Amino acid sequence: MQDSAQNYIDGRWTDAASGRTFETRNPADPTDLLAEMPASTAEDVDAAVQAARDAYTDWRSTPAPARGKILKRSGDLLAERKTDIARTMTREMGKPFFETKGDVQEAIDTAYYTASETRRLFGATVPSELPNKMNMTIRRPLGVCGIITAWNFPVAVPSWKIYPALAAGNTVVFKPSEDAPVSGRLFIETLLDAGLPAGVLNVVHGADAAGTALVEHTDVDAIGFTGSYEVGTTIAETCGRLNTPVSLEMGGKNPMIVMDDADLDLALDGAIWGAYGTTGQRCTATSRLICHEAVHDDFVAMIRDEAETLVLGDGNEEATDVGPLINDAAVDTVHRYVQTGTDEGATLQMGGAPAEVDGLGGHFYEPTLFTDVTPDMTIAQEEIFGPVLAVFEVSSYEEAVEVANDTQFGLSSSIYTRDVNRSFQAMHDLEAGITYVNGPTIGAEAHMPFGGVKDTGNGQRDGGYAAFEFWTEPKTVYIDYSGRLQKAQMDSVDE
Ligand code: UN1
Repeated sequence: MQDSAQNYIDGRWTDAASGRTFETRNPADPTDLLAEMPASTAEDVDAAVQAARDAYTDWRSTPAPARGKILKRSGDLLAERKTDIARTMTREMGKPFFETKGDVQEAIDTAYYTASETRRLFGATVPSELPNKMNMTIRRPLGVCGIITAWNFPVAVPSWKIYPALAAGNTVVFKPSEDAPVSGRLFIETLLDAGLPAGVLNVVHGADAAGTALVEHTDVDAIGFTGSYEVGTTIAETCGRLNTPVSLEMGGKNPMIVMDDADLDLALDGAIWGAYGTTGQRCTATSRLICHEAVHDDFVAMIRDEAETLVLGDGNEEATDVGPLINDAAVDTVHRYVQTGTDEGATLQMGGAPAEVDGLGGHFYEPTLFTDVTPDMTIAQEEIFGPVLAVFEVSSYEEAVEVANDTQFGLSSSIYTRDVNRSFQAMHDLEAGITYVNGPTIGAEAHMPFGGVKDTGNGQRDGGYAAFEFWTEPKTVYIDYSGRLQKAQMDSVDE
């Protein structure tokens, strides 16, 4: 593994120019060192951007279906390597093996979906207002794209951006999260092994120095980012100043509404998976449960009973339901939020402390449940990114929606009800980019748009055909076959 724990620039594996490295370790057992990765700086980013620029003309001139074939092969290689990649991903970022297999599968689905779309990068043909003339639009790539992603879905989320960016004819400089760089490398290796030409995809590892250099590079034509609200808004400021198009996917504070007529057993499975899956470290985690008073006490008791059975541990152990948090700093952050929750008057029903597992020294935290939460509390508003579920008790559907929408974020949302009218009403009322009916707030499918409203994003979407709306821009073409000068507006039919 050590040999290619390097950057990949212009078709070659290289160390950081500075020669400095950083470590990536197993969060379940920090004595387990995966690799030393290059700590890149502006110099490395510059070389990568230059390589991507040099490769751009040939790549954008390659027929889109030929680009799609490489994506398809990358998907095949991900499928072949799924177990190995998932094992390493679990070792590197902690979520259980069944989840990391799902992460790889999401990338496989995205590969096949995106590859198929390369035969459908449609523009429009449009009637002209003048005779013997036609209009059309064609999709063009943006150029050199910088892609910066988080560690919690270290293969799936990069695939959401890198595949459509490449399919559209862009070249890419990818900075994987410094907390899951090896997983990022295993993903991009499938593209390289599938035959991607040198320079089309370049990988620069590192933390803030590399990310900042990429965003500030004046020869980068677009930025795609998934990560925290704080980092995303800083990126948006820089991109605003440089006039660089940017797609942002940031925080969530996702509500699940459980109405008085809900199937509680179904809602229980959803709440446990939504709140404690990936140890709550998802932008789509179910972090707020808004419960109708008629079922509140029963449902809270059900959650407590079920959550107490969850097995914490190393995600590569069969019995493990919930893995560790990503690092020590995350344990501190989650614990600080829990203390604030208690200080502000919420009732701690279970959990609320760092956990010891098998003497592993990992960054474990107990699944945590608060009740009596009100919208003015910090734990009701801020993204915790940990296994903490905040329960609100409400007396009506209207109050449930009011509480659900009382947040700066708007990524995902869900409602459990058997009332078909109310479920459609919720699709209309919930301020979120995604609404699930009778499912938790997670479960994105590759061919559907993914993203949020309000402070979650900036109007762009990953996923599905919507991704091409960001990674391409239209060119408008007018074809006049009249053989004479026709002046739009002036020669058009008089009203
Ligand atoms: C994220 O947390 O950044 O459907 C993405 C879902 C996940 C994706 C989450 N597959 O919620």
